[in-house]
Amino acid sequence: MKTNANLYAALRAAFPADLDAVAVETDNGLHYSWRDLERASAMIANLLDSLKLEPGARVAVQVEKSVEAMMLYLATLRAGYVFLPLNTAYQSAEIDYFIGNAEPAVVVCSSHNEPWVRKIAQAAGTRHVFTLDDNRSGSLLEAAARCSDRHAVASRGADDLAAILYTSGTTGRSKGAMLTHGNLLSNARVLKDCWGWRKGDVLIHALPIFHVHGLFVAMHGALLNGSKMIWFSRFDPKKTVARLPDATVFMGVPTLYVRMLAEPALNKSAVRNMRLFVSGSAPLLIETFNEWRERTGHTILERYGMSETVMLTSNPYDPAQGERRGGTVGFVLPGVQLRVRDDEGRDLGAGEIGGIQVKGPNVFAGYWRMPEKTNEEFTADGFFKTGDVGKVDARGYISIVGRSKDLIISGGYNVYPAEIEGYINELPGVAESALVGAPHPDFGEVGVALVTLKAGARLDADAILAELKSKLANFKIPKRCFVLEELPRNTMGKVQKALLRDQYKNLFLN
Ligand code: MLC
Ligand code: AMP
Repeated sequence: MKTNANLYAALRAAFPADLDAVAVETDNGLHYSWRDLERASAMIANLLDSLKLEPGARVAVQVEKSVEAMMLYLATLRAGYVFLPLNTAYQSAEIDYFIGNAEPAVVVCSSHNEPWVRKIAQAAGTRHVFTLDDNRSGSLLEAAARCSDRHAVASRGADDLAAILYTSGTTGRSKGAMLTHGNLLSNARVLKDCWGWRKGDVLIHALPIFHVHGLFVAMHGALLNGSKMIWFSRFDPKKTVARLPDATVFMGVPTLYVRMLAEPALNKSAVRNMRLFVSGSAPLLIETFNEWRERTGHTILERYGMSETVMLTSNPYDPAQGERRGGTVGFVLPGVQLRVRDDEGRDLGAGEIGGIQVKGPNVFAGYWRMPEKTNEEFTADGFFKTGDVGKVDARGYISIVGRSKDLIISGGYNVYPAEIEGYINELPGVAESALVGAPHPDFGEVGVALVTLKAGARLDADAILAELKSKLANFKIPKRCFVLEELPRNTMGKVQKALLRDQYKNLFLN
């Protein structure tokens, strides 16, 4: 008999025998058992089935983090549809684009946003709009409550789509990275093995569940190991440190580590039961890596990945395989091929810096409805061009030293300068603009906007930022804006962003 490659089937098979054991404990004192996950995901899956959606239908979800939101994800997998998570910070123009582009059959939003989300969804032809709030209410749960709690997992192949994750484009609009059941499951299995997931592990889940790190790396890790999660609806350093003694595994972006280090209660006793701290999504500063080791006795394991590929590399878990080296993202994961090439497509040797290209069962199926873009990002022999610039040393440790894509990573969220500049340039009175990244003690890096005005225009920096705030997700708003007489240009007439980056590099450090 052909085995079902549906990711949910594999996650379900890993649930512990005792379905009444606690699967998730929330920060407001609720306990969910494995049976709760199984039953609630069945009910929501039955609701989706009752809507008679087309095969491959997208379920777009912009809701606050909650265990019910996780159940909706599991239900979407289980019913065989395609999950499309959206950052809760996105505002109407952003949501309008995603819904227009993805044409989801179902949209789930918070009741607070329903009036405007419903309008956008209906205009895009979405037939079903439900609400889901973070207090276990909303029309989705009301409708699911009328459905059976038994559901046969839909049969899916490894190449069938499981999720679409939008990742902003360096030019033009966001692209939807299409991830298959096979991409997600193969990567989750490799990480389970590499990071030594074992019986008795407890994960502190403190990341949002609309990006790769929280939705896949952390959540699949715990589920595929049948491990309990201590669930924070939002990250709070004090509360997280207070729960460390009850946990064994923690995953975070570097900002989470920086904020926990500011907590006096973070000490060796607090981490006495921990076995693994993982960092990723943005570069971990060596200072943070060292300070963490001094304070806790634990060496953070840094890994590297992206929406299009899930995880690609990891520092070793087992000391027998090597030390965890700060400033590197470790070794390529089993099953993944990684090479460094120069602009002419020549393979580079140990220590030489070039573009990172990857291939493997984890690499996505392409960008949603963008075959040309997809083609551009793959080499003729099927390697995906990550847009990250790095090197591999003689022992196989990989370091990311830069990016060929113009991208700012702020607190683990990606901000694409081209998008923000587009919005600034549309403002009346603006001649042109440049957004550059500046080092920041909390977010790692933040955007600084440099703007020039048309002759006679009377616009100041505060007005520009206020305009942006009304249109864009809050994390994309530049932390500072300066109106300049002109932007520096090279002989080709191109704005010299490197010069601007250098000029503003100490803005937040002193
Ligand atoms: C919040 N703010 C940010 C920000 N987050 N500014 C810049 N960058 C960020 N990341 C700003 C808000 O705009 C707001 O400003 C103020 O901070 C308070 O907002 P908040 O929502 O209360 O912030 P907080 O809860 O403190 O959030 C900070 C954070 C969050 C670090 C906890 O950003 C976060 O959860 N980051 C993790 C992102 C993540 O999961 N990335 C994984 C991507 S997957 P104002 O002015 O409006 O008050 C990926 C692949 C891989 O990259 O390899 O994993
Ligand atoms: P996203 O598109 O949100 O998935 O972001 C992926 C990008 O995050 C990668 O292409 C890298 O540029 C960056 N990234 C992820 N992990 C790391 C890391 N450990 N160190 C440096 N950059 C990272």
